[in-house]
Amino acid sequence: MNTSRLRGFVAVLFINTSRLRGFVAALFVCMSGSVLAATQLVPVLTDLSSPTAVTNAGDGSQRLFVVEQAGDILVRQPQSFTTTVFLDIRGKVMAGGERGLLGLAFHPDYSTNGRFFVYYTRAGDGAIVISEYRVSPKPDVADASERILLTIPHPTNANHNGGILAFGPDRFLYIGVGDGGSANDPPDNAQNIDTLLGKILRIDVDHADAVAGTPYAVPADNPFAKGAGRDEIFAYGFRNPWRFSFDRVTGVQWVGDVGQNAREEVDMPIVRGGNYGWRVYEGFACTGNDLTLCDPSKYRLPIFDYDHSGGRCSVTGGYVYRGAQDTLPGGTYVYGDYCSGEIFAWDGTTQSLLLRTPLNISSFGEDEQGELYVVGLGGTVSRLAAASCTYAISPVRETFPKDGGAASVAVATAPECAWTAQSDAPWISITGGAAGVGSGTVNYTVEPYAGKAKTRSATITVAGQSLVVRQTRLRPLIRR
Ligand SMILES: [Ca+2]
Ligand SMILES: [Ca+2]
Repeated sequence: MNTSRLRGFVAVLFINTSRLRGFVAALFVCMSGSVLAATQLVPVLTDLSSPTAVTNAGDGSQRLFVVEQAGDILVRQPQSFTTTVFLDIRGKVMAGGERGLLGLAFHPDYSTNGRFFVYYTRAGDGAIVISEYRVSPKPDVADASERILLTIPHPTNANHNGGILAFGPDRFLYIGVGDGGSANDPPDNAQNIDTLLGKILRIDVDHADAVAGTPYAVPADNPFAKGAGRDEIFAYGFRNPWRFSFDRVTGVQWVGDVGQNAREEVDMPIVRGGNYGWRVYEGFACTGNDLTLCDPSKYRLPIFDYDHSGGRCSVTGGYVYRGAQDTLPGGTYVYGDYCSGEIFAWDGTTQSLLLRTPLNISSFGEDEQGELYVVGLGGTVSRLAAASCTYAISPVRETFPKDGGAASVAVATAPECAWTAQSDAPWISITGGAAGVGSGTVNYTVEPYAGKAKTRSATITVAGQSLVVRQTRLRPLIRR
């Protein structure tokens, strides 16, 4: 097994929209136990170039921001199927394999201060860079001026760069840094508190530290802020914490730490000064790298892990679902595997297969409402949605006089739900809204009637519902 768990990153798979639509997978082949509501992936963007992340600005604009590995950040307006360039730093970024522009986080006060932060590997030497940018006077375009906050040398190997940064509920910026690469962490970086590799860092971007000469400050209660150890470290013992998130209700941090040849793990809660085990442990398993150190009481072992059966190879940490659309039960943690394309759900007790996809899942993300998105490195962002669409139409019957006329029927459904309208009679014509997505209106006309029978009737099928249309040659008109 290749030591690089995200090695497939170099592969670019173009997954077309029709394949995505085929995901309406009512597959509940559980790894064990629980039954979840049916979900599907609804394509949102399909023409991206190696997207690595999706997030929102938290500014009420409802925009999505997509990170492309080569160094672009794209912005997507609500309901749009296209993007425009928000920031282009391709010239600064070394991209390919596990490297590139990997993370993006907006300041909690972005709507007033316009500050945001990126995580990338630097052209030339592959160092990890955390830097700050700001929006320009135009809300959909960033100012290109960079303010570098932190640079972490990563010279030896191309893999295990980490790649995530996000603000915690304490308004500090958390950063997930890989162990420096290779296999079995040869320098033992993750257990070494004198290096920033193999760590979750926490910094205060709202204050500088004049004494240390850093453009950020270290929170006073960081575990090694006083005495031995690098001040920026919040927790340690990680191999490649590629993705983490904070539960927007509880504030608890969940980390997907990519494993080596055996176990993929999710860690929660992440606590100040916690030692999460690598390279002594991989998931719950003692690695044998430091056999005498294996003592589970001395480490924070995962909340759960899984093995490499079924083509699984690399966990992509996700989010605790807190959306309003009841896509999943609130509190469900959603995550996936980069290689198998499976999306999983953890309900606090068991891991379940939620959806099987053909994607190389590079990331998950949230919109401002807490709905979840899945990023496929092949070029897609899709929203996780409930699979079953329900529709209501109004009215459900209509009567016309012998001269015919025009009328409309309203369709009510969820924004991602598609529908069509057809008449089963040649004397009824659909004049508008023969197809739609989300709530809408169908317009139609009825031709004059010169037949011998008192009445005729037909059906317009709208979103699978029946609108019965009746027409009479009798006068006076039957009350409509
Ligand atoms: Ca220290
Ligand atoms: Ca661990």
